[in-house]
Amino acid sequence: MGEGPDTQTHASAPPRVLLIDDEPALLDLYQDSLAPLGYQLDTADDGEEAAHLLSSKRYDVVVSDIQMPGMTGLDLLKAVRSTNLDVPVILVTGNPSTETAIRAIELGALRYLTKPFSPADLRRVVAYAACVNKMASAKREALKLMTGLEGFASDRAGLEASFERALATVSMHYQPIVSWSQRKVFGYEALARTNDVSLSTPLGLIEAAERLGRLVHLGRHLRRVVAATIDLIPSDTNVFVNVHPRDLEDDDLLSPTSPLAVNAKRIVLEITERASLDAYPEVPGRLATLKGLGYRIAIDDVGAGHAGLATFTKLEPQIAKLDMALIRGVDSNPTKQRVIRSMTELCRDLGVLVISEGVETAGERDALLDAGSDFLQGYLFGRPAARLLDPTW
Ligand code: G
Ligand code: MN
Repeated sequence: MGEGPDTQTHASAPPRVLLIDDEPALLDLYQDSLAPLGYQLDTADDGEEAAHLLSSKRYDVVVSDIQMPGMTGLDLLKAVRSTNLDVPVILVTGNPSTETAIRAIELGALRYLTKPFSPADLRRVVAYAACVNKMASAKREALKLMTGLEGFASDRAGLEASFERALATVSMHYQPIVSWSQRKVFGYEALARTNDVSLSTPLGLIEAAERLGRLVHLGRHLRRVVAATIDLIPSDTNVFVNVHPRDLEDDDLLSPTSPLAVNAKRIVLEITERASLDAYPEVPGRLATLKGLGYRIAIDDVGAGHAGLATFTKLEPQIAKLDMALIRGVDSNPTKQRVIRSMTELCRDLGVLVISEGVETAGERDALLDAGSDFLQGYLFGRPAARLLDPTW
């Protein structure tokens, strides 16, 4: 959304409505229906003119015909959603079809009006749209007030637009994982960062990709970004790459010619315990293929998931990463110490290397060393960074 003086809505100001139709007679009719209610009305007789108005002015409601020469109402809606996630759009059509109705809803149209409709119908739907628009602004304001964050787009086209923006700006930051006893870097975890305010963290990106059905696309893109930056990391050092269980079904990941494959021997694929593997029955076989290519497997976020032991038996990981919630305050929590000690011992018996994540204080570090965990990752040693930084010891 723009930042100009024109973007401010005043609760008291009459809603601004943009009316778009290629039939001048209809535009007149719309204006006659709405003007007496005090709306500020603008009109456009094609999609291009409307798009131009929408990029220069703020509207509270848009009413657009679908079938127009040139840019259609659906194209216009898509264009609107790439910059404005809130403005309610009412689409109007003379010959309704299920496909356009579905597409309109997917793109985040608020309502779909079929011609002919009465002035009262139009007034009702525009009043409703203006109200929804005020609510959306109030919600965004509330969220920003409470969290300092811009909200998540609530419609498909808006989410698609932020997702595309996020993908275009994604970069990898690398965080060291150290062996304390050897005072040596064991590896770096690649962590995705973006410039999109609403999708700046991997969790936000993944959630958006899930909602859009684009997890595989996201996974491929992220792995390509890792491959493109892997030369930052010394060739004898491990690189930890997060993958979603869904990525394991992607032949691109399993291909010997995929971008990461040449480096497979130093790559550890992290699979989170937070997601259930139940939906992915082929995981064990796929993992065997990956191990055959030289990759190692880590279970991520151990202790945070509800997955019981299934992840260990299904993934047969070489590495387990203890979730930071378990690490936080471990120095003053004997129960956490006991749990970590027994997990570390069990992992040793299973031949699984343990890494403790999210270590922030020297007290936590010492308690972990005492509990038998020597491989550590966290802000205490180094934050994720776009350049490789030497860890602080
Ligand atoms: O789910 P996964 O373990 O991959 O997530 C790692 C996340 O934890 C990253 O986003 C990273 O920035 C963050 N992180 C790494 N070290 C620390 C830490 O010491 N404290 C906190 N609070 N977060 C950390
Ligand atoms: Mn991870």
